[in-house]
Amino acid sequence: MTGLKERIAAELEQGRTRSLAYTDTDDEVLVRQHSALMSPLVWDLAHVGNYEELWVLREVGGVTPLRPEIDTIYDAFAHPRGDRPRLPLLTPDEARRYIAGVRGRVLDVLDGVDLRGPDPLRSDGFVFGLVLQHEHQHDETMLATLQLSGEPGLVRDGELPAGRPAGPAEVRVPAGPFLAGTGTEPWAYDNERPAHRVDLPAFWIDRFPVTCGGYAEFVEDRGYADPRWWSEDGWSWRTARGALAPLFWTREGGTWWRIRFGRREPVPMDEPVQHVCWYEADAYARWAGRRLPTEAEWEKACGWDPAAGRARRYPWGDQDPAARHANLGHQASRPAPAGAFPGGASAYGAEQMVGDVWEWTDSWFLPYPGFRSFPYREYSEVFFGRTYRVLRGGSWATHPTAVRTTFRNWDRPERRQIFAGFRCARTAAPEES
Ligand code: AVJ
Ligand code: FE
Repeated sequence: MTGLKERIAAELEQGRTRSLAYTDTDDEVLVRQHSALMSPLVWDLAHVGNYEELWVLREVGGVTPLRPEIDTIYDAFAHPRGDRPRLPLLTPDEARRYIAGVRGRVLDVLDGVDLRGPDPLRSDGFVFGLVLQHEHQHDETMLATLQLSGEPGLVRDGELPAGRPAGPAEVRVPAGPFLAGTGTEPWAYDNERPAHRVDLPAFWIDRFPVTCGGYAEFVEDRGYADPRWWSEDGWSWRTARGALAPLFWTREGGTWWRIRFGRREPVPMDEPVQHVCWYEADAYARWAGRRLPTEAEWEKACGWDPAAGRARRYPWGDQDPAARHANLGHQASRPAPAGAFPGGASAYGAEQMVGDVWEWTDSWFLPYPGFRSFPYREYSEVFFGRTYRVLRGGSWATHPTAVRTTFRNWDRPERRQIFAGFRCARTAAPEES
């Protein structure tokens, strides 16, 4: 086997260990619907295997379908999440057997496939990158389901570096063009392509994501009671929902508390705020006299290296993420405090852009100029439009393989169960450019 095949096999194994750990619990917890927004955990588990069967076994391997009768059950477009518990789902044991059976054959296909040919699914192992990222994305979704469920047991108390005093609160990104998106990243999704030039005026962007302490000031300044700060849709959302603080926060005895994977704890004020929706992020930014960054601004501040005139894979450079760079891959079940990763700073000095919390941007999820759907329209194309807002950078729960400076995530502006926060930006005044 080549080095690439070995790496793929190791990563497949690692991803599967993760999925099995998140579903190593009572059947009752796996089949229950914890929230209408989410699938039962056992659906995610079998869906991951079914996706692998469709793309690696049938599409690339030409293997006869193992269980064609279950395809529609695990087709995310056939049934909304809220309807999934009523489907004739595989039981947890059946699901584990099914995905193990698929996986064994996937390793056979990997063994025999030529990863150097011109076929875009095979070349550079693209199809394996696709299923790996897909499994990790569903693992993160399962964590969000578990957080919503309040079930204890999955808190990882891994060590995270300490925060450090803020220093300058913002960094300046001078005016000028940069290359957004990618044409070279082998496992990039279709929505990250093609690379294209974007010219931006000078702007300032926060050095760190907004912390719980910063957000609490907005809440305590009656930010949720003042329609001035909210967009029209945001205010409708806030009033209909009766939202008064981030999801999972409560106020008792003059202190903010939060529930994290079934544990109640004081809100750590130096940690990036998470479980806020786009409407809340947008309202905070207006209250602070700022705005959310566009995704182009976010990507330039994160990945562009002005001295080299090229984009980096990660804010700190091209090296794979290590512990000193970023909080990724569920080392601990929380974001790291602001200032924890000076070693992960971007060329412009912005920190914690990758890992900790997904960051809401001001941008709708739209195709880049010259976009071509690959390998299927339902990954990205059907979501383009003014319905979903783009999130960038990955969270503490995101696996390093499923994030990079160009990676684009998206969700509805009212969604709060994902591990999302934000940072603010502002256009530089003429005398500052
Ligand atoms: C990119 C996270 C929005 O979960 O809907 C999983 C990823 N696509 N299976 C989602 C995805 C197909 C997607 N997000
Ligand atoms: Fe999926």
